[in-house]
Amino acid sequence: MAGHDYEAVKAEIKKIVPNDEYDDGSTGPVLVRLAWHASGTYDKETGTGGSNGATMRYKIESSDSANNGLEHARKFLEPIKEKFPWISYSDLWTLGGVVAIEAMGGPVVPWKPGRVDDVDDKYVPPNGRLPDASQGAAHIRSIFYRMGFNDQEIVALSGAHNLGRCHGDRSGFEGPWVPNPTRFNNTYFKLLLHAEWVKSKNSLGNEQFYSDDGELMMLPTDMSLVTDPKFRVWVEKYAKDKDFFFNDFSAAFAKLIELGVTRGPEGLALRKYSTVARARL
Ligand code: DDH
Repeated sequence: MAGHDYEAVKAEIKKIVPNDEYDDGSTGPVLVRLAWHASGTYDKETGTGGSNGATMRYKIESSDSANNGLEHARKFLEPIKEKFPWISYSDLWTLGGVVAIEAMGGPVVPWKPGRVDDVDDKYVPPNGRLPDASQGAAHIRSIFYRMGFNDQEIVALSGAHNLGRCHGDRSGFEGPWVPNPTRFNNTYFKLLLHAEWVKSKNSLGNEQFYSDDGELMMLPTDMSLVTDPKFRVWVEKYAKDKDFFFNDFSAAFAKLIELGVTRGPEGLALRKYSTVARARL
């Protein structure tokens, strides 16, 4: 908020993104995933969920199996929270994703402070609000329409799978989507359209899609972006035009991290749901 040096926080986050000892040499992808999962619990009908409150600090939410592995991201950010104790976790986790995207060559994503942490555990959204990778287009739509996104925004956001990898012990899926998973661009969309994808069971018995050399992967949900004609239109546009993808991704990610964040007159997010929203949870 006023008087706080967010640029200094950003500079510290930027420093922790390259990391030779972690995964593919970067903490960036898991930081992006933390920002997304902290925000993607939003339900527009009840106004519940979303990044405000950093409710993944509570066991109910951190133990949702969809959030396996995100403890790494939370731990990477902890020394920054210690250095700048005035920043809320909810601001730090969302800013972490935004800085990581830019540090990996992605677009600048507009970010605003003001999220607050002092909420009780009744604020924690129920488990099961994040997408299940073994499903298809209808499931993706039901999850993202609940947050208030349209098909174009869904496909743009899915382009985040240009980053990082699946870890068998976290999700039951294995491997990266692209050859250079710490650089943000539109390769994911090009590969979705132009590589040969073969469905087979991974070493854990879960079905995923493999490239012909077996080095790259797609989740069943990723493949539904090319088999569903309405999603495919956007995959084709983003594969052809990186700048267009970057623009749409930036706007959609900015919207994602603002879901449920309603600021009061002093710029701080309001802490309470209405009793009506509570009752509908
Ligand atoms: Fe994702 N994602 N994601 N994802 N995601 C995984 C990894 C990463 C789904 C499933 C998985 C988005 C959408 C979907 C990132 C960002 C985003 C993994 C592997 C699974 C499974 C986790 C692991 O094993 O470590 C599904 C299903 C969807 C869907 O839309 C249907 C979105 C919208 C984003 C975003 O950021 C906007 C990133 C980054 C990763 C890589 C994490 C890492 O540690 O590396």
